[in-house]
Amino acid sequence: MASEKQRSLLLESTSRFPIPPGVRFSYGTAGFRSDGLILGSTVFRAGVLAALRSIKTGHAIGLMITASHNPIFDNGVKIADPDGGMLTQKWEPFADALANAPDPQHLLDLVVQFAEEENIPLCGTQSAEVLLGRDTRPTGESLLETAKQGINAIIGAVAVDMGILTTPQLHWIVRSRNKGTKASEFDYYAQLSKSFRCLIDLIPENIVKSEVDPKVLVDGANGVGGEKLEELKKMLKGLDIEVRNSGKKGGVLNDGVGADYVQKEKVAPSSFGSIDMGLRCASLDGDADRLVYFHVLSASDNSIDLIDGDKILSLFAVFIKEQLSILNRNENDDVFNSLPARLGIVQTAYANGASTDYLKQMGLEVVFTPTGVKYLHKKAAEYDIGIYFEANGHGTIIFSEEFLSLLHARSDELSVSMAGSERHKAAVRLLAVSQLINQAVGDALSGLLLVEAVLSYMGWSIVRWSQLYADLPSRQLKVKVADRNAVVTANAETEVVQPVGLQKLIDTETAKYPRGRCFIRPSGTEDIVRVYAEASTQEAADRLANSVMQLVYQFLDFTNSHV
Ligand code: G16
Repeated sequence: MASEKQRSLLLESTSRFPIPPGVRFSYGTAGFRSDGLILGSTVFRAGVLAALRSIKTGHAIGLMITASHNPIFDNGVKIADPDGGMLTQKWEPFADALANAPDPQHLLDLVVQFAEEENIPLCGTQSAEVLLGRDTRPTGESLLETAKQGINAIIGAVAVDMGILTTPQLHWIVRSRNKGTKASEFDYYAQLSKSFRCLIDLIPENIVKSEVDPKVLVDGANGVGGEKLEELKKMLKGLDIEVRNSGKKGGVLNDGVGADYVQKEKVAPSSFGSIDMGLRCASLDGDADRLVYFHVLSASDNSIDLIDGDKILSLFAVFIKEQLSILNRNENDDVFNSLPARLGIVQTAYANGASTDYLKQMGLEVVFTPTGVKYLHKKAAEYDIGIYFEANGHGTIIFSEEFLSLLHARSDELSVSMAGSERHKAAVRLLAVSQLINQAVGDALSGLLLVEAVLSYMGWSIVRWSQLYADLPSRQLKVKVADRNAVVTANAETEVVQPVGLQKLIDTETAKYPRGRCFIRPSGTEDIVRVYAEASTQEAADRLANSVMQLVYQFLDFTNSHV
């Protein structure tokens, strides 16, 4: 039962943040997102929800103010669960209901009812802790203050302002704090740089390093990532990182820069051009949870060879598979049983068909989920080692706790009887990867360091890496319609079930093109429908995407005029 004091505090605080008229908020692919100026009530309510989640779980919860790849004037809020992952999907309907409760009394009723169902005590003696972070958006500071008021509307809840962070840093801090390990921003840099150093120190001497340029140029999307990479850089040795578009010299967040722009437009971001031809370049998104690589191909039109999330995933898969095979190599003096590991790959419908073919040819198990790290992460957690990436560069590698403790034990055994052997080194490398790569969520900074370490280990240039397989030409389009929610999909978003009849026409169009594949889905972060098409030539992929876009207009106009 909620105490009287709690009830009146919640009523009074909520009344300070009325919801804007005529808007419906939805906890989409990655939390609530909208124009930052109308998000006050949503962020306040997300603060209430985060405090309740903390009471329920007995652990610290994260609340991040960011709209990641969206334009600068958008903002958003997402919640990190105690393990550093996304808010449990079970609570999303409550988040939606809370965000749209028309007035304080409705909100109070919702909270009281939900607290009863979930056994969350609101008698005034409970405690809760919410860690808050934000990116560099202009509305971030005031929205963070609003979130604090939402947290403070629950008696016993404490808001801890961690300031400006990348989204993955906040997730990492929440996870570490709840595990009882070192959890400050400095600890994050220390852990990343230490595990990176370990991987570099273990590069075999026979690797031909001449192909690998020690320099990498990084586009910071004029967001938080560039600034944080500068911090991390101070603790790294053996890698020359040049950060551009750090936001310090003007330049607008995600405008002509950043991983989303580079991946969708397939051109170099601003501040990159012909002068960089031949160099290894990377691009982060606005809150540094996505990473893509590229190299500039043409001086005249800024065209690039894009190395997207699929190819980052493939590079990691090659490396992890190799380390597992070295670890389990049957040598004459072998006294150890092999340490079998279920290695799983998770992709979405956006994965380039050529990447999936390549991974399957490697003998790997590849599974698909709908778009959104919350789905991919959950699936990857079913394996001993799960590698997941979206083509847009959002992904990571996760190790199960059971496998990690077996690996620790095996590494300890090998360090006694086979110290310095390749098998021992493989165990140490895998452990270092689990420390370097963010176990909570996709993280561009830790991903960048792992790419750099693996390329050095392989002795591969960016061109060699790109040649792992040839991408099928593809095209992505954004279609602005009156109501994107009129599109409902099934089968990991590869099939449209509503509007009825649309899928049949998409299939007919797709069948016209060799190696054609096409799907549409409503975005969960922007007010648009996305169209993805691939085919054997760029011209064919473009034509397929355009004709399906016309179908979307046709159907959604029809749908809307009949609503
Ligand atoms: C978020 C999610 C990603 C998703 C992306 C696009 O990325 O975390 O998993 O791929 O949105 O989603 P949608 O196609 O539904 O708009 P970010 O980097 O914006 O947080």
